[in-house]
Amino acid sequence: MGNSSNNQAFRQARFLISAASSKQFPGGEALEVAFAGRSNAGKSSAINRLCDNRSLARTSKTPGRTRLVNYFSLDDHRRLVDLPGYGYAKVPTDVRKSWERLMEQYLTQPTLTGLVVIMDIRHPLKDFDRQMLEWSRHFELPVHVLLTKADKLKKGARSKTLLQVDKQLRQEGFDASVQAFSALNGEGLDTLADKLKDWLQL
Ligand SMILES: Nc1nc2c(ncn2[C@@H]2O[C@H](COP(=O)(O)OP(=O)(O)OP(=O)(O)O)[C@@H](O)[C@H]2O)c(=O)[nH]1
Ligand SMILES: [Mg+2]
Repeated sequence: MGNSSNNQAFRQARFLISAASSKQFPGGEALEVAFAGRSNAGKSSAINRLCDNRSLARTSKTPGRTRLVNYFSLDDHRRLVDLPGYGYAKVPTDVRKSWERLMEQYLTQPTLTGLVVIMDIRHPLKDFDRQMLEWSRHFELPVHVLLTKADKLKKGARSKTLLQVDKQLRQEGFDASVQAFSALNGEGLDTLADKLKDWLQL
């Protein structure tokens, strides 16, 4: 476990830009993999673990920390994107609407190659997660589900949840891969890295 040497490409990650609206999306000829999920699920922590850089994406115990579309570049043609989380507290309708608009604009970017949908392994497949999966199916976007905070469950409960989520996805007709992950101890890191290398042609 931990960061193995074949994950070097991700260690090159550098902050690129925080976009508050689609006008600020960098666009151009590039491949992007985005991380989506409910607020506090562990998106920023997963990116930091993958890139072996604790200060890359800002993490917080306060939900709703990442409100912008944060871009990190691996090289001139490859990017990781930390999407704003959703589902914290009750947000006013106009805030939710503007988030939905931003998401829809982001998810239809031609640069987007694949979406990592992050769920807390203790609370998988909430309404919001299904909405992300539905959108991805609608936009024909490949999805990889990361059941994170796996360190919070014992081994038996972990593999049981993994099997259940996989089965549920299949029953609902979603063509997504799924794995357990922990930003804390690095479990599942190489599986995630392999998926992203495939998507990013690394
Ligand atoms: N034990 C454990 N804690 C984790 C893990 N990943 C994230 N956390 C904790 O969960 C909290 C939220 O993590 P973030 O990475 O900031 O979550 P986020 O999805 O980026 O949250 P927003 O930006 O608010 O949407 C922090 O306190 C992290 O330390 C993990 O794998 N294991
Ligand atoms: Mg975050």
